[in-house]
Amino acid sequence: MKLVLAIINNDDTPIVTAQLTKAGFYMTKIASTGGFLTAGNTTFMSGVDDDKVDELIGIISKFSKKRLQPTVAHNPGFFTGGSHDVSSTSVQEVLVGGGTIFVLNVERFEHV
Ligand code: 2BA
Repeated sequence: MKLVLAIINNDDTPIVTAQLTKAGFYMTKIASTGGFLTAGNTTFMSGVDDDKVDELIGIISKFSKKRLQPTVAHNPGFFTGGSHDVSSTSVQEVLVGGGTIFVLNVERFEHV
C-alpha cells in the first residue's frame, strides 16, 4: 500500500475531488499554504493499493492545470545619499502546478 500526498491548486480542487471520487478513490483533503507564494492550496492524502497508484496520478495529472500566478518581487533598494532609500516592487509571474505528488510506502494500515 502507498500513501499519496498531492498538492493541488485550489482552483482545481473541485474537479480533482469529483474525478477521484467517481473513480472510487478515498481521500482526505487538507487546507495548505505554499511556502513560496503563501497562497492557499489543497493537499490530498489518499491511501491506495500499489496497483492503483498510476491511475490516481493519471487523474490528478489530467485535471491539474499549469498556470502562471502573479507574485510581487521586492527589488533591492539603494541609498541615494539623501533622506530616502530607493527600492521598488514589481509583479512577476511564476509557473505553478499542475500537481506536486509524493508517493510514500505505508508500513501498516488499520481502519478500525
Ligand atoms: P509554493 O511554495 O507557493 O510555490 C509556488 C510556485 O513557486 C512553485 O510551483 C514554483 O514554480 C515556484 N517556487 C517555489 N519555490 C521556489 C523557490 N524557492 N524559488 C523559485 N521559485 C519557487 P510548484 O512547483 O508547482 O509548487 C506548487 C506548490 O506545491 C508549492 O507552492 C508548495 O505548496 C508545493 N510544493 C512544491 N514543491 C514542493 C516540495 N518539494 N515540497 C513540499 N511542497 C512542495
